[in-house]
Amino acid sequence: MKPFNLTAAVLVVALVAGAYLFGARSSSRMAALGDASTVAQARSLTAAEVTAAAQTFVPPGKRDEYMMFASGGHSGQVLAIGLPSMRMLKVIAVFSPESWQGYGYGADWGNQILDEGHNGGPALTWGDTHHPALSETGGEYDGRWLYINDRANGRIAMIDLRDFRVKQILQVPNIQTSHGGVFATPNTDYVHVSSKIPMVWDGGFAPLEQYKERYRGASAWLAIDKTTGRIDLARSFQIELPPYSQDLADAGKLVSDGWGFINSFNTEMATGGNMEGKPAIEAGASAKDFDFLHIINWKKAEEVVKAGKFEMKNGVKVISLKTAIAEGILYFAPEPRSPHGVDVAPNGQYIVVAGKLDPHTTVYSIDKIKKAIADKNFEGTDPFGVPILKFDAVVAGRVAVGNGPLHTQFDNQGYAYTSLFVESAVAKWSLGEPYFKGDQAFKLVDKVPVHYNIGHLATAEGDTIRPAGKYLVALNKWSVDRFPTVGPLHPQNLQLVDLNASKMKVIYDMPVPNAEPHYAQIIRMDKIKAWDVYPMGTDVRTMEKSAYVTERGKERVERKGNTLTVWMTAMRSSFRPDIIRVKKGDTVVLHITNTEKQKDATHGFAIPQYNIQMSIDPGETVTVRFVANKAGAFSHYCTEFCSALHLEMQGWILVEP
Ligand code: RUQ
Ligand code: CUA
Repeated sequence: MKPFNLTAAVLVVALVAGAYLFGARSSSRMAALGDASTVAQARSLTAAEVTAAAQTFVPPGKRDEYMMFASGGHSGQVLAIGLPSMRMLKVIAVFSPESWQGYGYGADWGNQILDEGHNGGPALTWGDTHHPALSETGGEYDGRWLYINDRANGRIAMIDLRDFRVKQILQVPNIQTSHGGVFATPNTDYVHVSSKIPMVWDGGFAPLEQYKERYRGASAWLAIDKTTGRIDLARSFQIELPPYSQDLADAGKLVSDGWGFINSFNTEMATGGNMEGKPAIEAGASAKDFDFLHIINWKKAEEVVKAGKFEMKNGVKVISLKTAIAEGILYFAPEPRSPHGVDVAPNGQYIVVAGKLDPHTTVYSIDKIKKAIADKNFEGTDPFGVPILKFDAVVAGRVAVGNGPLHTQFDNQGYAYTSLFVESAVAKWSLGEPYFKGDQAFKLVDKVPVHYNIGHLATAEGDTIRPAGKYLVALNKWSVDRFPTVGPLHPQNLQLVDLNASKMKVIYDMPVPNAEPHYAQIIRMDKIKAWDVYPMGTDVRTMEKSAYVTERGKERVERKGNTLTVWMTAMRSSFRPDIIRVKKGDTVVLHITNTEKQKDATHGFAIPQYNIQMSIDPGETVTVRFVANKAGAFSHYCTEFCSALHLEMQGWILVEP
């Protein structure tokens, strides 16, 4: 990097300021740039750094242009981040309790949602969020709902973007651990998730020797209620899959609408046993040169379900492997060893697959796939009878992008961007027709180093039929030396890459200190229509008026036997009633309505020694139930600094022995 040069800096700052900050230039504004160059010089910033700062800086009081929803990995949560500033806007509690939001600390809504997601086993208080999917209308993000899978436990969650709160957690039947998806079909008829590791469907256990016979994978098409965004298991269906490791997946769009694509690896069906005289899974699973891209005709599957050709398995309709083959629902295409990412281009024509062990991206074409199916251009079947399309008949191009290619995203110019895990870089390359023709197609055009070991990447509106270009975020697995050491567990590093010029440029490093983001989606901020205040008495579970709403002045206490029910209100700066008297052993039910109508006037409600903490947003009604099994005078209080008299917003729960 060149040390800062005053003349260059003034020029750059002026240009940048003109382009990004001010629009029109005025002489007073230009005069202010004198200070900027002094600051830049004092801080030893290079001209490129000053430009990057101007590109990413969002001045106080101004707002970001995009919002990125990133998974939080094994924190179990979802992160909302503003772009280009890379400021963290919210951590959305999903699979793990979160005390600030009062999620899982007493309030019915959180406790019940967390409880929905387990199948008779121990309560699950964490998840491993991997792949967020925004709902879509006509192939574009519509800003209504966000779905995310739990890699660890095979669950899926639905978040309502009216209030950024999770509304539903579903344990997907026949899936123990999930990876493929989540993706939404272009009109959110379905969200898809598939199994990562096959499991035994009928009765739980089978020895690994019976892997091929008894273990199965699943592709789950979860039907979405178009008014509530909820998953309706009754209308959903699954397709039984061979016991391979089904990996990432994507939905077709436009010309490929009605189709879904899932990668797979370990078609060798290795089960490990490196201390039992067998190869470790990583060796056993990489023995063959090809695995199988799963090509699923979900529109046809829908008809087959309508025709009644399914079995109920653990509460969901399942199309058997046999039926899927017979009805032309499932095809395979060979894909170079151990593929990982599969991503469908904006026009729906190209399906891009990248495999960790092959330095190319392989680009399939839906027209060629459809033709090969129509012509029965097969090269045989897999051991389960699934027809395998001929590789050369379905591939449109291969691009040598570099080492360890994983995932691909797209811009609005016909370029694709592929993450290179081994090389720690992003490769930019051109798609085929109609974007680029002849020798201009399928060509590597640029590469930028990232820091370090990039996994996923996301471009603005990148999974839609109309990506925006502009920005790309590299979701890096390691940060190594990019930040001060805060102990051996380093922050993750999200890097913002500018796509506005022909050369890609890293313009921001964002440490993520509380999560491991896997995938992310980036939506235009103006599509998010979140509420500031709930309609009075909203039950956030249903988003409808709660039966337990209490108006100010109508507070009351009711006792029935050993149950004390209190209808309370919270308003700056008191709870009414503020004293609650019970006997040890009583069941206490508190319905608390925050009667505020003012933006941001959230109150909390915490009871010491009872592990209860709730966050009650303006207009919200919450219920908490507990048994007063510990005697004492407990001073409950509002946990949110809500007013000048916040410290006075307290009261008593008097539990008489
Ligand atoms: S994938 S390890 Cu999203 Cu690259 Cu899960
Ligand atoms: Cu209400 Cu503090």
